[in-house]
Amino acid sequence: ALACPARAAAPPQVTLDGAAGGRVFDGVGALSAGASSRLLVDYPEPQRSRILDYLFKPGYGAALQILKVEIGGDTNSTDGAEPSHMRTPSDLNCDRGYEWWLMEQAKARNPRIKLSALQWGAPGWTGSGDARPTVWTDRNIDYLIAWLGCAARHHLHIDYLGGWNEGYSNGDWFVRLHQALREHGYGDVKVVADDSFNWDVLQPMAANPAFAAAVDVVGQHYVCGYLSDYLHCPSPAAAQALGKPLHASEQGSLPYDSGAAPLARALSRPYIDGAMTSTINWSLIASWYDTMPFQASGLMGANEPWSGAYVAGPSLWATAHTTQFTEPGWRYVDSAKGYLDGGGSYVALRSPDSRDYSLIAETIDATAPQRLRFTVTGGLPDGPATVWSSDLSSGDSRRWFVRAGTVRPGDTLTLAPGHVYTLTTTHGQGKGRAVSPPPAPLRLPYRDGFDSSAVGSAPRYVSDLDGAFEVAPCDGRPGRCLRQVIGEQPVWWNGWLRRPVTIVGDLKSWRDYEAGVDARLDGDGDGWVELLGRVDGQWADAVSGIHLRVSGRGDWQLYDENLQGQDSTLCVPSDPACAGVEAQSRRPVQRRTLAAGRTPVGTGTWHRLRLRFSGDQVTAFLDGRRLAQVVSSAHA
Ligand code: 147
Repeated sequence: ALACPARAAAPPQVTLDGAAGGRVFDGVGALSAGASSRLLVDYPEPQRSRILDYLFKPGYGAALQILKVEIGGDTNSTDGAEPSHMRTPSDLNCDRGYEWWLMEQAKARNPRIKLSALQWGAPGWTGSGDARPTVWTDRNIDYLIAWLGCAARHHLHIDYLGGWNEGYSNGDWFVRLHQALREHGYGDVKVVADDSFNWDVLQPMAANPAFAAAVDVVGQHYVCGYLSDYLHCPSPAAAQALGKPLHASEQGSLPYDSGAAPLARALSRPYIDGAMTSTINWSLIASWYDTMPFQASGLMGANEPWSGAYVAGPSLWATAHTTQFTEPGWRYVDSAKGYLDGGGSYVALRSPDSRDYSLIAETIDATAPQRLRFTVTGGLPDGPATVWSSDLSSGDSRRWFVRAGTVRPGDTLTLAPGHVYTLTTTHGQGKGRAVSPPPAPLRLPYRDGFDSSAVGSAPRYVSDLDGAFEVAPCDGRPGRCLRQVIGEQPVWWNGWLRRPVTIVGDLKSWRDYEAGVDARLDGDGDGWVELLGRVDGQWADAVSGIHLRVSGRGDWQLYDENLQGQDSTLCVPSDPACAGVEAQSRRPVQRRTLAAGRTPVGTGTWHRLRLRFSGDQVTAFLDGRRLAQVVSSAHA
């Protein structure tokens, strides 16, 4: 703790006492969820490997200690939908999507990385079947056990498993999950509850001792606030009295550049304020089309697989100040945690054998340099310590994560404002040197006949917003096609998109272009197909852009869909006005019909839909015939 200076001249002192108490540190991690890694897997080499090095390789970049992934549910979970391993009770495919690959890549770089998994949505058959279906069923537990079986087939050991992202809890379900894990040989998987807000889970845990006993870790989201400065990260005393680890199991949602300073706070303050021993950032890497929600929110950015361009910015280095100097299983040193009088905060951690320690201090909110004297006691090494620093007030990457000499216990340090510092006895740190190629637009013309994609896979750059579009043999013509394979409404997450849509292309650079697709409707004629263009957003039940819809009943419609308000216009769970409203559903949507008519298309035959955009002119074609030419400035 900071001692009161005896004289004004004496600097505040921090003492690392190896004999002092402190909770076990569980690690700093990041989340691949909501299709946040969709474009990464399509990156060219060597860029793809360098990006993975920046995220996972020890002594190179973020050196993450936990990777948390979404268990895909074929339903929109923010920036897209991730595929499920089990779409029907008899289906099982352990190779869909990119999370298996990502976990393997993370483990290959750091075999000690912890893995965590959580579902956002799930296939309809696993759900409760209510008007608002939930995942609180035994079928869903079987489904999660099957997912763990897939993980085992991939030789991946899962350390943590949660319930339903931001879906609050059902105590009896958690009890049955915990039991099922034991029965199926996954007794070492730690159960996290409930990945929701406001510590609401404490009340049902207190009321149901079996529920409390089934929970290994209490994980809460946005304990430092949401889309703010992340200044305070408290937890209730009742949480701290549980005797269970507490995790900030999702925090973040801020851009990789401007989010670095709030992130630096959120890496230490959950322990200082709330005894939480892990912080997990959403997202790992902003690797989705950046016209989609929460643009650039990640530790890095990589959304141009065609150019190979990526951004390794300050959020990466803010993270490295903790991760490169600690290991899960270390302990916090409670004699050295708190706030600096001149602005900022600090925590210290030690290795289990007390041979090493690291002190992490951030001075983000300081306005002037401040002095700090540090000492060690209680069996901690009293030799020299190395100092690393990052000037987060600077945009110059040469000022991030630099070695800044050595100090000795008893020395007085001068901490500049706007920085993160680590003082450490450990070695092996490093700053990766790989450099991104320059960004570039995806060149037109661009076409894909899916001939080089495996049946069942998602073709390159094609990013599902909802449902699942897979490469399949065409029906009624040679070659390969893309088929939307989800026929039953999944258990959806949080009121996001519920309409199968997939997108492809350079949505931010393309403006005047023509888009075409050959499409065939199956079934009884009740369905429709749409070709979209100028897609510039997605939220709740809307895909912002121009839509040409052709139905099996013979009518067509050209319309535009617009989102009103900002990404952050959503229901915050603590806002009483949001009671009963799903989080994302309040952002208003405007739909305008631009032209409409009738034309026979029917089912079982192929038709070519085309949209041409030139300035504010939109022209729609069906089978080479012009349906309409209209003016729409909404997405021009
Ligand atoms: C979180 C989700 O868990 C993430 O998948 C991602 O969508 C992220 C984007 O910010 O948001 O969900 C939240 C929903 C509501 C709030 C915070 C996070 N909220 O209102 O405080």
